Amino acid sequence: MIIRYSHGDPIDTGALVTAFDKHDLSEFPFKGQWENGGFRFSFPMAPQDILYGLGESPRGINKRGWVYESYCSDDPFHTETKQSLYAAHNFILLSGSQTFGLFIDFPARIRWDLGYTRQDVAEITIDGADFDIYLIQGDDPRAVIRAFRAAIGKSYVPPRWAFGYQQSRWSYHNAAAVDEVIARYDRAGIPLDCVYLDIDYMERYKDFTVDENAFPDFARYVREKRAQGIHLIPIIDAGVKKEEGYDVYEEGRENGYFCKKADGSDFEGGVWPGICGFPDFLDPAVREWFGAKYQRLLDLGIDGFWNDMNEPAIFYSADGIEAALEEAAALKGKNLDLSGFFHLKDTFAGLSNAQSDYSSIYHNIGGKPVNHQRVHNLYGASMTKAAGEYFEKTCGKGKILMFSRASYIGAHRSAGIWFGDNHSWWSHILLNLKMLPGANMCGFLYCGADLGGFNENATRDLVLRFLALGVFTPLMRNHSALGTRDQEGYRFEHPEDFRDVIQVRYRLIPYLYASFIKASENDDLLFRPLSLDYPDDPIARECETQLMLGDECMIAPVYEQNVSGRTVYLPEDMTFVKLSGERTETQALTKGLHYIKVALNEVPLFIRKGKTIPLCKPAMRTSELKWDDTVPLI
Ligand code: MIG
Repeated sequence: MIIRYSHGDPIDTGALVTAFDKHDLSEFPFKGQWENGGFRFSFPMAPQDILYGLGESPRGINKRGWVYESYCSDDPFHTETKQSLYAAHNFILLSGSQTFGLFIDFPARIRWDLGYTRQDVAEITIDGADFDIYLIQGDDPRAVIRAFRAAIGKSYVPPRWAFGYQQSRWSYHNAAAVDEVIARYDRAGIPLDCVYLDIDYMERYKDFTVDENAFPDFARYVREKRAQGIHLIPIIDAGVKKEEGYDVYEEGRENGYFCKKADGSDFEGGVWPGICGFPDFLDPAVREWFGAKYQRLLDLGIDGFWNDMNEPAIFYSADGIEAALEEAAALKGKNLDLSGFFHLKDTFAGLSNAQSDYSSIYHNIGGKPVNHQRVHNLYGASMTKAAGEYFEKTCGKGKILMFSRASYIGAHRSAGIWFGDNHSWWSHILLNLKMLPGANMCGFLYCGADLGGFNENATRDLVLRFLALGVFTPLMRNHSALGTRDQEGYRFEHPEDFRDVIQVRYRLIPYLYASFIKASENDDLLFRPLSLDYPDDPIARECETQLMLGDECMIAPVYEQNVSGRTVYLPEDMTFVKLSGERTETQALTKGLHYIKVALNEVPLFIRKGKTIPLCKPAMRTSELKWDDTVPLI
């Protein structure tokens, strides 16, 4: 059962597909008060209560004991003391003394103090007066999630080939670089389905252009790669380069499609291409215009995209940098004392993603100017919706692969997400695992992290362990930043170990795909915290390093360096399986704690009592897989 408590005049975020009758906020069962124009409410938590949710966010599966903020942020340091990442997924679920879910449909800032100030109190502050709070009740957590998911609509389903292994790096600069990736994967016998094109494929970072020097006759090149079974996936950034003669920019400016400042002129901000206009994706006319631009790349044979920088990330605004440069110029020739120097340094450092810039931006909603801060969390979701709406109209459902960096609930119907700029840190294997059930609860089924880690240098063992988790995530993509150590599977000693791990993915694809479809059709989770399946088992309830997968499996990746295995908790008797290349090793284990040994080229998996899963033979491409020719694992 879902009850909607409404206040003021909420902005339509498009999060829900079902309309619920409005109840007055005064009927909301939790105690609340107004402060500084915002609404704060709280509820008590019993010691055994667990709080799930918040989708893509820092820290644990159980969100208790920290303060989070819904504010889409381009922050490349996903440390545990952060409060937000790129998404705003305003759903939480309490399980324990009571069972209920809350979804706050509000596109500006929300502060979730989930036992940070007071261990036994959750205190939630909505930074505004126009919002809907949905209280979701059900017999158990899974029922609550299903009811919520039914209300927000079916999750995006990508094409089947999007379940293949994908290689990315910022940047494969030209056709020769892409060719080398494919050739070296092929030579190492490692399966591969996609290669990514990061910002450098464009002409001076202009959306919907292709640098002809880097990729002469791109259409033919894309066709050739498709004939090799490889999909090329270009990036699209939110900002549109300000350049005379660049039609996308000129059309945007002439039609008033860019976000504005208070005086009605275009807001101008610097990103990769230099000064850009930011399409006002909240306006349906702008969405239609921008969405149709993807056709240029579809015409060249492209069938997958990733949308980046759409929090939106702004390195600096034209006004901001002007003021900073003036400040610096005034200091020329002067003797800077310490505070003067630090002030100057902070002035420049503070130019990126500045709150003052976000506050200076206006959107056009139904003909009225609306300040960006009121709708900040809808920007990336709306960019993704623009493309999603276009693809659905012109190509049909499930034909185009797309995922976004920023998101809000509702975008899960148009696309998947990736978890942004993580690090090549061991702790980020677990962070990846911990985000999965939350993202699923919020409708995002097609998701994954940069395997091997994006920032900083990876090691061979880290990439292998990361991949062994990635074998199970719908998006299985190895991605890394410019200037970091190369981390493609063939870069390290004994590439056959990488082949062994990635082949396991291909053997599992028919099962993973079927489980994904089932989760999407049933408004269910692909990944679940153990407690959803074993609610009365105190150890399972607290487990933060293992997940249930589908109806048959449990996963428990190795996440530390220099260890030959890990401790696993089995909430019931299970079959422990080690998969490696075409090899399958099974061992019956009883309920309880076990130390399992897992070599670097092995993928550990647990099958529940009385269950089995289908496996097929690996292939170099998903297109070569014999999907129907499977054998049961047990
Ligand atoms: O400011 O396009 O998260 O995946 O490689 C960095 C370059 C911009 C951020 C994305 C990352 C991508 C990178 N982008």
